[in-house]
Amino acid sequence: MTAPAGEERTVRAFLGLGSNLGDRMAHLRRAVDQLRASSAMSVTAVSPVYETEPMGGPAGSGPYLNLVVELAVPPGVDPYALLEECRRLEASAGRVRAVRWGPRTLDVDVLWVDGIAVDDPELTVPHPRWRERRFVLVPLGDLAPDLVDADAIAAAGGAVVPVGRL
Ligand code: A4P
Ligand code: MG
Repeated sequence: MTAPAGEERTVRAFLGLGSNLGDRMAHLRRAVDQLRASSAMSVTAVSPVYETEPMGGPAGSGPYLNLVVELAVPPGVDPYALLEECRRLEASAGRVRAVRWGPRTLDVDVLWVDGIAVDDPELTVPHPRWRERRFVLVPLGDLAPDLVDADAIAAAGGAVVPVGRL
């Protein structure tokens, strides 16, 4: 079916945001504000914020705040352009990479793009670990219940507590 004139068809892309260093809520809020202000991005939904048990990472890592953002993107979107956007947001939050899974002001991952699969160490979509992690499944399930079932959430690890909205 052809879309009516002036109406572009879009698909969903989901980004996962996490912070466990500094003013965690402020880092998330700023990143979502930047996405909303971006002419290249169209934010269609933002999940509640969850405080989550750190998975992996060095001993003594503090709890995270996590959320998921839904974007409306063209069906032929370049997924590497989404990764670039993630890196831009992380850089803007002053992220410094020291240890893998180490504490970070902001981590932004491409979780899922409807109809797109990428298998490259630089960018793997769907995100390689999304099904193992309650901090991804719960907020993603809030926005896209068709992608997440209750069994997957029950089988995944890590405590997740809702703490409100941005
Ligand atoms: N990369 C590949 N695929 C993707 C993708 N779909 N999205 C590459 C984003 N990046 C992707 O990422 C490492 C490399 O993955 C990059 O070079 C990128 O090109 P990074 O952000 O530099 O480092 P990282 O986040 O420490 O590593 P990684 O492997 O992405 O970690 P994860 O799997 O994202 O886990 N616990 C809680 N509670 N909440 C969290 O948010 N996050 C992590 C990080 C661990 N534990 C957590 C949380
Ligand atoms: Mg990451």
